[in-house]
Order: sequence, then C-alpha cells, then structure tokens
Amino acid sequence: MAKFKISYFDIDGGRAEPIRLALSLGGIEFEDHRLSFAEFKEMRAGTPLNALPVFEIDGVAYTQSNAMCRYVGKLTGLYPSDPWQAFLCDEVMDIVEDAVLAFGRTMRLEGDELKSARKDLVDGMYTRCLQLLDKRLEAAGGQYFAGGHLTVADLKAYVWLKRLRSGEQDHVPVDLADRLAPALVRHMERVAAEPGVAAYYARRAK
Ligand SMILES: N[C@@H](CCC(=O)N[C@@H](CS)C(=O)NCC(=O)O)C(=O)O
Repeated sequence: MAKFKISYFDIDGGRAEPIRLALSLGGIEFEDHRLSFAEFKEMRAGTPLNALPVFEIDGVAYTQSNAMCRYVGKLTGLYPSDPWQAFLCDEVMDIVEDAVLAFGRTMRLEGDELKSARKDLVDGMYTRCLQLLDKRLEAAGGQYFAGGHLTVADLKAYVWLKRLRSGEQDHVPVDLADRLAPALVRHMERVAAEPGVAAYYARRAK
C-alpha cells in the first residue's frame, strides 16, 4: 500500500475531514499532518495551489478535496461502483463544495459588511443547498445519499452540517438546517452514530 499523508488545519472539520474519516473507517493508515494557521502561512507558497488540503501519496503532493474523497472512497468501499450512483454521490459532494466556497467568500469581511453577506448567504446559497440536499436524501430513500450504503457523500454532508449547526459561523442561525432540512439533520445524527465514525471521534477525544 502506498504511503499517505494528509496536511490540513488542526480542526476536526473542513475539507480534509471526510478524507480523514474515510481512511480511518477503511482501516487505511495515513499521516494526519495538522497545521496551525501560522504554520500554513509559512508553508503556503510551497503547496501546489497555495491551499489545503494537500494529499501526499508516496511523497508526491496532490490537490482537490473532492478528488481525494473519490479516490479514498474507492479504496475503502465508500464510493458507489455503479455509474449512476457515483454521479449522485459526486453531485452531493459538489453541492457541499458550492456551499463551502460561498462561505469562503464571506470569511474576510467584518462588521456590517459581514452581517449583510452572511444574510445573503443564509437566504441564498445555504437555503438552496440545504433544501436540495434534503430533497436528494429523501429521493434516495432517506438513509444514505447513494448506492444504498455509507459513502464519502454522506461523510462530506455530515461534516458540513455539523459545522453549520455548531454556531461557529457568525450570523448563520444554528437552527437553519433544522428548519429547512429535517431529513438531513436526522442523517447527520445517524452518520455520527455509525460505529466507525463514533470510534474515530472517541480516539480523537483521548
Ligand atoms: N478546490 C480546493 C480548494 C482548497 C481551498 O480553498 N482550501 C482552503 C482551506 S479549506 C485554503 O487552503 N485556503 C487558504 C487560502 O486561501 O489562503 C479543494 O477542494 O481542495
């Protein structure tokens, strides 16, 4: 097996978290390289696209978190083999990515500008993404997004929803998802209770 290393911020969330989770659920060893924001500033120019996560495979650095999710998902049985189900899995991951990107555009704002941008985010992209994910989940049977089993799409949606409901995002109501996407909230709670996911966070808490 190749040697894997994932470099990302020292948070239990964000773009690297579904990849860490998938590797962990699949029992694949990897180096979990966690950086402070100051450390990232120093190494930023040395990364391929001046961004994280960076995924190193046998010492070669790769980019794009959704590509990483797909690759790791294929290695661990957490990505559908059927092309249509794979499409459904990809769509969910890209919907989450759109929401994350829209949030990113508000991150450096302050004061009233931040407040107004976050209101637009909540009323616009967040509402659309939550409602669409909820609809996709219901259409897939309400349990998993694709393939009738846990996939990287479930992990990616779970990580995003957990963040959204954490209250960490200023001017984003913590109950937004509960109001707009109840099936998605139940899904988040179910993914959190998956034995592999619960065991991963139990290890992290030690
Ligand atoms: N399309 C890339 C986006 C990577 C990205 O923008 N990462 C953010 C953190 S989640 C970053 O490193 N931002 C640093 C910066 O903009 O300086 C991916 O999905 O991996």
